[in-house]
Amino acid sequence: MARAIFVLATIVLVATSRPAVAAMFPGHINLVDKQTPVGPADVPHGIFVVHFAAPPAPPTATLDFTGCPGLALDDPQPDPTLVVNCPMHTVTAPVVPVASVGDFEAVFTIVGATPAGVSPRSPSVALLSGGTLPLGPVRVSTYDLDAAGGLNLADLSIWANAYFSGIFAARCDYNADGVLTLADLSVWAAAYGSGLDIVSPVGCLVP
Ligand SMILES: [Ca+2]
Ligand SMILES: [Ca+2]
Repeated sequence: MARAIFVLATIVLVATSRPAVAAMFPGHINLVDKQTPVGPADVPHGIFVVHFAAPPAPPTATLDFTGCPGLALDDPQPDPTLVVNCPMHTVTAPVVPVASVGDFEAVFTIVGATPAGVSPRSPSVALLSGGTLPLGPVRVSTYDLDAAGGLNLADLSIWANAYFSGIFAARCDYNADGVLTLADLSVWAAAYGSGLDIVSPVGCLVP
């Protein structure tokens, strides 16, 4: 009964606090490595687009990684339009018009990793906002599972340990279906095989 009341209250709260900004975004982002110390990032395997139906559109979109303890973020990011605020654990992108469809979008490809010693089972949910309005949670995974040497067999070993442990590890769930399967390994292998993830992130650690 208490649970039912809580759910009902949550629905009412969401319904009454729905932001005026209409946004569409994936529920998941894969953080990538980069090709050289200054980039570029592996865009094909990490791009995350927030779509705003205008008007109104906020000036920026921000991912807050406070809910991803131990995460390493590249600071600065290779994409010069992305602004890292390391003390606040955020990455902000500009919202720009999309001429072909007449509305707006923010585009992220974020270089980030899970350092060695940080469990891939660590909490891993970012919060997306448009301007100052919260838009919703975004699950976060990282191809690079030791934040060293780009994508390599050490990451594969960590992924395999998580897989065979039978315990879900959000940082390893690359297709965001809530379970670790060989489909996730296939996504990782595509990034690894692309040769676009050679250098790990440096500069900012989420505590
Ligand atoms: Ca690595
Ligand atoms: Ca999965």
